[in-house]
Amino acid sequence: MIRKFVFGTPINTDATVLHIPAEDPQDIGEVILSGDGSELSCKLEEQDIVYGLGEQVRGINKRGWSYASNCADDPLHTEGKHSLYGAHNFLIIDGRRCFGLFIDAPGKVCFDIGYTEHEKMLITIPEPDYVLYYIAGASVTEIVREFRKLTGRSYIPPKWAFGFGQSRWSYMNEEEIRELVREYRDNGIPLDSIYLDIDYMDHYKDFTVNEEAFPDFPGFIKEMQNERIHLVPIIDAGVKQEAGYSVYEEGTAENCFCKDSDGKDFVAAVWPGKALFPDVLNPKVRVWFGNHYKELIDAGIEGFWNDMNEPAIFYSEKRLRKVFGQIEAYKGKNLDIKSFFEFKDLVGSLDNNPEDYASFYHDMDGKKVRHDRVHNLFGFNMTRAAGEAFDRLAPGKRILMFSRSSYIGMHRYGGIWTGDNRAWWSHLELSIKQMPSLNMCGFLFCGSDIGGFGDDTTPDLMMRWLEFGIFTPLMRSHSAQGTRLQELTRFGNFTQDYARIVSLRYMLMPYIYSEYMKAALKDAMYIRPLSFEYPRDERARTVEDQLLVGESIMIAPVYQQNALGRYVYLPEKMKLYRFRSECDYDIEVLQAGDHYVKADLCEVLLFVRPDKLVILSRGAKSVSQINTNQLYLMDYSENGAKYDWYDDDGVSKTYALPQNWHTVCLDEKGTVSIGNYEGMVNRI
Ligand code: MIG
Repeated sequence: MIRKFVFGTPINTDATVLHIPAEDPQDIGEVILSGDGSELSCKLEEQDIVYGLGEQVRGINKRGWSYASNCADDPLHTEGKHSLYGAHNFLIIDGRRCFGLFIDAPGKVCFDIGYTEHEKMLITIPEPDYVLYYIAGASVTEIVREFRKLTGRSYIPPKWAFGFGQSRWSYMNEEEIRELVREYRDNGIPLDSIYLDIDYMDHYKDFTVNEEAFPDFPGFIKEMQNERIHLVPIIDAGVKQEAGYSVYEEGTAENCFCKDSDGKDFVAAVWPGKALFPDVLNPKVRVWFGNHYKELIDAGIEGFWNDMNEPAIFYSEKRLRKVFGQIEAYKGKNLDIKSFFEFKDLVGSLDNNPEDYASFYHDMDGKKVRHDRVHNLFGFNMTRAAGEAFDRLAPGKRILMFSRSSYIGMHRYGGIWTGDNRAWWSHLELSIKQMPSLNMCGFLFCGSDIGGFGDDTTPDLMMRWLEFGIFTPLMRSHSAQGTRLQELTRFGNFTQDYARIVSLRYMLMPYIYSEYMKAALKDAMYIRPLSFEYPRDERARTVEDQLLVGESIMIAPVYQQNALGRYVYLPEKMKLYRFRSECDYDIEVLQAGDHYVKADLCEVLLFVRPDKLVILSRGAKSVSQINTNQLYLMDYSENGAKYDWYDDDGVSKTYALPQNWHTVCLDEKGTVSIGNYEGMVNRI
């Protein structure tokens, strides 16, 4: 049951898709309200778990820290931070009572979850114009389902996007990419996509291509498609200010950019130098900006990633002038301790400055709205502009889209990646914990930069990260300019081991795809914490480093350097498959309880739950080459089991076709049958 309460005069965020009549905010269950609605609080009992907040720092249980929804371009994701790139104001409090809260507020929202006082959660909405949804339900799973009905069906990418993607900032030209593909193919590493970072553009101008590096872009896209490789270009939020550049000229002529307080175009520097921000909160501008993706789609592109859409600002013209002015005062001065730090901070205050976010405006239904009041909607609406355009330009065809910044509701238009992590073991752990929180909020298609984006990775970190990455819907290795090269062929004799691990992803693809699609079509979660499945198991409720992937698999990734195994808690007996490759694995049946499980560096731990089935392929070097006429079954069943297997053509949107659904039956005698399927299936 969902209850809705309105405070002040909220801006319509389009986060939700259901119409629910608003109630008078007198009695909101357990939630205590302060006068104007700027504070919501509730008592936390010792056993309460607080789930949610999507892309954030720290654990699955959010208790014990303070978080702020304030989309931020901050590449240092340490425990002490309060905000990352997304704003996902959805929480579930689960203890003796269980309820969900969604604060649909487009500006800053602060969540003090047992930080100031261990037994109290305090949510502060500094500008209390918002809608509060209170979701009651018998279980966390039910509350998630209700929330997802409220906010709409999750985005579904094309099937090839579940293949392995290789990225780097930046592959500079055709030849470099050809060479990369050759190396992957020669070494038998499966690959479906290569990402183009900002240098594919002409001087970082959106929707242009550097013609020296890519003299025949459509021809090159085609050549890659023939190799079964999809090129996925980046699109940045800032549009370069340059006379004669058509996107800039059109945008200014048609008033498509955000304005400053004088009504002039707001100018700030990002990658292209001085740039303007398309006012994507205005539907007219969304159509205009979205239509530009057509130029790349017409050239043959089938997927994009949207970046810098918090939006990130290196500096604004005004701030730069101000800082230069203030710097003058320090010239020739003997810097003492105080003035030294002031001086140093002055230059550091140039980028992503809150004053800049409070100095430009959007046009929403003819009203001027200051950016900071709707800050968290920018990335959402940039991605929505693209998603709405894809529906117009290529209706019926799925196009890959994921974004860096996001807000609840964006999950209808695209996935997300978790931005600029580092090549740190703690960030592998963080990404394990972020996935279920993101899934709750509807962001099913997500993943982190495998190997780590910033800093230098190591061969073993890469290996362990891949071993987790084979289970995340978006499986992409990405790294920053200037860091150690981290393509899978760069680490000598590890190449073949990486190839074997990535191949496991393709072996698991029928199951992964089926589970993803079921989660999307049924408003469920693809990756879940153990506690969602075993809510009455006190131990399972505290486990944060094991996850359920779909209905049949539990994973326990190794995320510590030099560990050759780990402790695993089993809420029920399970069958452990220790995979070294598709055809090299051992099996062990483990009883419920605690176990120390060995996992050599090149071994993946995969647990199959009792009476559940996992449907596999033989693997392949690309998604389109997976042979679904020859399937395998992994199971742990004594009395037979059933599984609903979903599969489709991977590109069209005809999800409801009856032929996409198959019932897999394993009877007591061990005989397998699959309804409405002609191929072969073998139990392994
Ligand atoms: O300020 O395009 O998160 O994935 O490689 C850096 C360059 C801009 C940030 C993205 C990252 C990307 C990088 N971008």
